[in-house]
Amino acid sequence: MHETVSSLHGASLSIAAFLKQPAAWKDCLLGALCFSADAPANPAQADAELPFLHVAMPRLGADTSFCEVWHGSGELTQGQCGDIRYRHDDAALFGVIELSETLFDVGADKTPLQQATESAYRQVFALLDTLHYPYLFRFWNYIADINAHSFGLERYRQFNLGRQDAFLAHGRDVAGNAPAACALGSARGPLRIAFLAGRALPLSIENPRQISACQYPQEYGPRSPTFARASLVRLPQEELLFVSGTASIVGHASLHPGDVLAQTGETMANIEAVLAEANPLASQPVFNLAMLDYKVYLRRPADLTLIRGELERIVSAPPKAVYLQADICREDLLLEIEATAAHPLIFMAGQWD
Ligand code: 3EB
Repeated sequence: MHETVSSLHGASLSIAAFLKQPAAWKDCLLGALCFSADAPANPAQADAELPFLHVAMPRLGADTSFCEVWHGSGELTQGQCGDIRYRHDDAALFGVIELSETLFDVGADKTPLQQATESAYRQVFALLDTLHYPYLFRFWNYIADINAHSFGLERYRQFNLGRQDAFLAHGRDVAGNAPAACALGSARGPLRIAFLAGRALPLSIENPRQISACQYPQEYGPRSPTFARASLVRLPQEELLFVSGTASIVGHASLHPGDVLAQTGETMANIEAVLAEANPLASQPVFNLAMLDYKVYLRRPADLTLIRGELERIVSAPPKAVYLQADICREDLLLEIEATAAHPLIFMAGQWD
């Protein structure tokens, strides 16, 4: 029997640097999410086999694009199943799926985006059942024109309908124990989803300052979003914390409309509250704001300086943060911040960049 080594970890680099890496390095990856305004010049170079999600979102405040890569360990297996491309090691599976709404019937009783979402999530759950990676750690959801209205409903709300229907169809919990997630709007493109799943049961973490998103009232749409505020994943050798996209929401209400500084402060207070919930459940050393890797999605590029300054003030060190221009899933929200951290239980096989 070979030893099971689980050293799932993330790192960041530019798309150009990513493409230049030797094949042997890419062979050790579970997959990647890359963000840039334009698609990479030669996406095939990224390795046609690697689960690689390109998200059409401009990076702000830096000249280079940004890739978030997930390393696996030991022998990796890859495959394609329906619209999903995936790679896994013994402990974790990373997958990506892109699905165009144009494939779906506009005349049906479900909107095309709703159908695409339901199909994508059903495919994910079916794959995980087949390959025996039952537990979702984290979803990344990217939706074109997330705030636009069609068929009488905001597109984010159509997405929520399709997502919850898929959870229910597969007997997955929509009330508690949901995975961590984010849902952002990009300018164009198909529905794009990435996910990390595995064989260890994650702990779903909620935020006492906010009601569970799974219980948002009807005013935010006919079906609640299906995500937890964070998930804590313990693998044999390390522990990972995925903090979901977090915004200036207290209870269920968006606070500080139009005030980007106040929204940043409220968002960070929410992330601190999530850490305070996670830490009693986590092993040492505890998670703190300074150790997190952040992705900051901001609606208006002109807010970058203010948001970045406020984040530096609150974290009281230059935060490890990447800034991306995106639409947030409520019209009145100017930013959403997500974060990830990992610490070794025995040792860290690799470094965070
Ligand atoms: C919020 O707290 C802000 O629908 O998957 C954050 C994270 C948000 C995930 C999702 C939405 C999602 O409601 C929006």
